[in-house]
Amino acid sequence: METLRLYDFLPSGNGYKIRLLLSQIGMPFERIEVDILKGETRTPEFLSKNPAGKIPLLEIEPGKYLAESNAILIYLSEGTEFLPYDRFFRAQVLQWLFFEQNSHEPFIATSRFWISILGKGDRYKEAIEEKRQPGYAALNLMENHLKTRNFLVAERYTIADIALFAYTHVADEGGFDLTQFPAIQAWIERVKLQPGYISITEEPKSLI
Ligand SMILES: N[C@@H](CCC(=O)N[C@@H](CS)C(=O)NCC(=O)O)C(=O)O
Repeated sequence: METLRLYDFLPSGNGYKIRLLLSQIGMPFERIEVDILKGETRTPEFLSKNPAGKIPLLEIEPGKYLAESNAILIYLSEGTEFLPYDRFFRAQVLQWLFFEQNSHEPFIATSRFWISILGKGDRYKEAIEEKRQPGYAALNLMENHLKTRNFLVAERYTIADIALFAYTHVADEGGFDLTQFPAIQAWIERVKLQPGYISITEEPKSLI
């Protein structure tokens, strides 16, 4: 098999989804740090690999690229315990992946980016305030779901948990108060206990 190469940025939750899954599968890969704060995703060279100019980007074999973190999760988890085989459970996994991109990441991840990555919370104050209500709506939905469940789908740990964990567990870095969500907090602890777990800024162990 060809060497997998991940174009990544260590503080990124979207990049972390892929690092975490690869570490848990135990699949070796090469990690290439792309400093998005220095515009390294906007160079002609990077844009020729991903015209969207974003990480994470997976190079599956030389010249064959896959973008979008949740698409990469689907690709890598195919045939593993992290993606259910059952048709309905698989569709439920997709339901959470789409929810994450539509109703969660644009509010929680973006607030975190402005406040904790850029360190410009004051400058983006109004925009951050606009993201409060929809961000909390996403957290409330997860809280209600997790009140009666251990994991998001099929009562087992899947890429749905990985996709939602990435930005939920650091939601406080975006100014969201997680102490009011006990079911989410308990789920975060369960995810951290999964074999092969690495933290968001930890270099994966399966690096080449
Ligand atoms: N929907 C995409 C979002 C990717 C994304 O927003 N990547 C950010 C880092 S988390 C990025 O590369 N930003 C650099 C830029 O926009 O120039 C995904 O899930 O992969």
